[in-house]
Amino acid sequence: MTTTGLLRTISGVGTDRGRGGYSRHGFAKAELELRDWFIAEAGWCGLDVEVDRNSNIWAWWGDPGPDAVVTGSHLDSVPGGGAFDGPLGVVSALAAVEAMRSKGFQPAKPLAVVVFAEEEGGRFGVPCLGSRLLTGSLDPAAALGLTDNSGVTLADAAETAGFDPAAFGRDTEALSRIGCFIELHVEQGRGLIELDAPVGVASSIMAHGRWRFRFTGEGNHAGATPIADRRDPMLPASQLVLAARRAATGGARATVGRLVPNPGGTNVIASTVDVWLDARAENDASTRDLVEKITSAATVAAADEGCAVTVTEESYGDTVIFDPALRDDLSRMLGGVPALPTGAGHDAGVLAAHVPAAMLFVRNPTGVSHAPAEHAEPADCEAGAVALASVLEHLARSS
Ligand code: HGY
Ligand code: MN
Ligand code: MN
Repeated sequence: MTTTGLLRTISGVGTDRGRGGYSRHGFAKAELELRDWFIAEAGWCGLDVEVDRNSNIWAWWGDPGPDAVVTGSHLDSVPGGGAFDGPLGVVSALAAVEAMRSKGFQPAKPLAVVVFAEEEGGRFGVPCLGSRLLTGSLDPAAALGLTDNSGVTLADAAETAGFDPAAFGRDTEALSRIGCFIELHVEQGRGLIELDAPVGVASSIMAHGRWRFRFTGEGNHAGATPIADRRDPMLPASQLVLAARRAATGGARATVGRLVPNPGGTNVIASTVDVWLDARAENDASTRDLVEKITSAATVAAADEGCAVTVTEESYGDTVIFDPALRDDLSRMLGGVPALPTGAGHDAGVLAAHVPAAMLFVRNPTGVSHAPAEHAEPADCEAGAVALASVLEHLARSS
């Protein structure tokens, strides 16, 4: 089946009528449905499926073994996300395997398609949860204590979904099997439009992280409380949003997309406001400097309003430079497709610290992602799957 055909089979799963787009969060109903869909599709492709200790799904062509050529991506989404971020990498991997098998290709190395858990961190707040747990770059106890908006812990959600939270943690055996990892992903930006190319390879990922600011003031009545008597945490929260925009210069990016007042009544001065900052820049130093600037502005604003503020780093990843030899090898064997950087994080970025990793990007004519307008044309999706198949054949041939 074509990538577009495969995407169509899941196009009704996790649609979000309120926000638009898709909301498919880790271990919630829609994502569990997609997990079952993937397991069934992988079976029809003649792949042997297993689920690892961190709930990542592995579909094997050949016995699981060392030096495996691994491809795949994720099926979860951000709230109100697009149809391609994650699923395009998964369906392209299935389509590539189907194409390789139907032409009689026999891999000389084990080959696997992997689906990583909770890449977006849309429910529990830490991105690339499954690949970070696999590689040991996230403490399982800390991860299992993460809660969603309704206070459900990752441990409870995973257990309810049939996984064993006690097993979560670094998976040396699964990691040792990976010879290289190639993730195909819809481009999140306009690079390939400007380069007029349907497919590209990734050169780097910006350093990026997430910080939670909690402003604490005094909850009170919106009508009965004179302005002079207020300690309203919404004021420093608003200053943080503006400070983030002011500080994001020279290619850096700082975003507040999530701000939660407590209790959140229209006629109530909030007692606390939680604000999440997503900050990204070219390297570690510039990202830290960006966050430092924003934090000091927020601290001054909190003091001016008689509020307290705490800052918690919830996730962080330094700049990723993808393996240059692998990047250039793939670009060359794809006929010289362009290499381009991205500001978006990926499981391939987590794995790149442990195994040779690369990414293929497929052109997105809107350049938009993490929103319903995210798009990839069927012809470009097919070009991506054909490119992935030739990359996998190239890498799975006997060395
Ligand atoms: O947030 C990111 O960059 C990715 O889409 N998880
Ligand atoms: Mn994403
Ligand atoms: Mn993604």
